[in-house]
Amino acid sequence: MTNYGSVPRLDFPFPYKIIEEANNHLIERPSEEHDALLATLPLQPSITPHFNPMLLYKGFWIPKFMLQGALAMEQRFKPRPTDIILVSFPKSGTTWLKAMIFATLTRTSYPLDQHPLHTHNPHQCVPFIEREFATGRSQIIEAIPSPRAMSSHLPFSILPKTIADSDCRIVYVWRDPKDVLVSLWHFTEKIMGGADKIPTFEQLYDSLCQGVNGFGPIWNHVLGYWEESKRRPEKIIFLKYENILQEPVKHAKQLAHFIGCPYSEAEESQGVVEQIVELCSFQKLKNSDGNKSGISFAVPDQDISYSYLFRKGEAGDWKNHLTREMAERLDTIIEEKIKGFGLKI
Ligand code: PAP
Repeated sequence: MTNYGSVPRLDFPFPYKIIEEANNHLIERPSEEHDALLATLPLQPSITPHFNPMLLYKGFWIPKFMLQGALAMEQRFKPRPTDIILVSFPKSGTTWLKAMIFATLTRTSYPLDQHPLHTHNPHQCVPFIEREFATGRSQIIEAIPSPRAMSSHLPFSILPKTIADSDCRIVYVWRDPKDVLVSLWHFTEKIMGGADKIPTFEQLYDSLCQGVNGFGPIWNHVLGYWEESKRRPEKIIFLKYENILQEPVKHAKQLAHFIGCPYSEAEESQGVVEQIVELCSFQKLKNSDGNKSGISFAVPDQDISYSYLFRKGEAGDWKNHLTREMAERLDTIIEEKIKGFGLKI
C-alpha cells in the first residue's frame, strides 16, 4: 500500500476558489453524440426536485445533468493511480466521509486548529467529479494536486471503466436505507421550503421501494460496489455509516491505512486519530462558520444551504418516521434484492 507521507498544502480556497467563482448555472452543452443518446433514454420526473428529471441508464435512474457529467467523464476523466474516490448513494454519509478523507490526507498540511474544515464545507474540499464535468468545469478536477480526493454518486457500472482498470482507491459508504429515506425527506422539505408541491413522506417512501429515485435502485447501487469490493478489496473499501458511528476511531485508522496514509505510532500516542475524528464530528461540522452560513451549488439553479447537510447525524431515526409495517416492507424488499450476496442491512 502506498504511503503518501505529507500531502502538499492546498492554498485554500484553491482550487475550490475556482469552484466558488465559476458560473454555477452554466451547464456545458452535451456533445451531439450524448444528446442523441440522452434523447433515447426513458425519462421520469423526480419526486425530489434537485434530481429532476431522471433518465434510466444501465438500469439506474440518474439525474439528467449528472448523467451528462458521467458521459463526459467517460470520455475525458483521466484517473491517477493515487486518486481517492468516495462513492455513496445520496444521504448515506457523503459529507462526513469527505471530511474524514480530506482531514486524514491533509493532517500534516495544516495545524489542526487552523484546518480548512473549520471554515469550509467538506463539499468545498472534495468535489463531485460528475458535477464538475456536467457544469463544464473539469479543469477543477485536473487542478487538484495528487493525491486527489474526489467523490461521486454514480453506480459502479456507470463509473468510467478507466477508474475500474486503474489503481485508484474507492471508498464506498452505505447506510440503512430507512435512514437514507428519512434524511432525504427532511432535505427535500428544506430545499423545497414551503412550496405547495412538497412530496409526502409516503410518496418518497414508495419511490425508494420501487427503486425510482435519484441514483436508484438503492439496492443495486450498494450491490455493485459490494461485489467489486469483494473482487478487489485492496482497491475498494466498503464502509457502513452505522458502524463508523459506533467505532469512529477504529474506522478512522482503517480509512487512513486504506487511502495510503496510515497513522504512525507517534501520532496514535499523541491522540491525532481522536483529534481527526473530533474535527469531522457532526457537532463540530454543524457548528462551524462555513457550514452555518454557506450556500452550496450541488445542482444547477438551486441554492442549497450547507446547513441542510447537518440534521441529526444519528442511526435509527427512521423509528420516528416509519410505521412498523413500512419498515418491515422496505427491509423485506431490500433483503430480497440482496439475498445471496452475503450482505446484511
Ligand atoms: P449528500 O449525499 O447530499 O451529500 P450526505 O452527507 O450523504 O448527503 O448525508 C447527509 C446525512 O449525513 C445527514 O443525516 P440525517 O439527515 O439523518 O441527520 C447528516 O446529518 C449526516 N451527517 C453529516 N455530517 C455528519 C457527521 N459528521 N457525522 C455523522 N453524520 C453526519
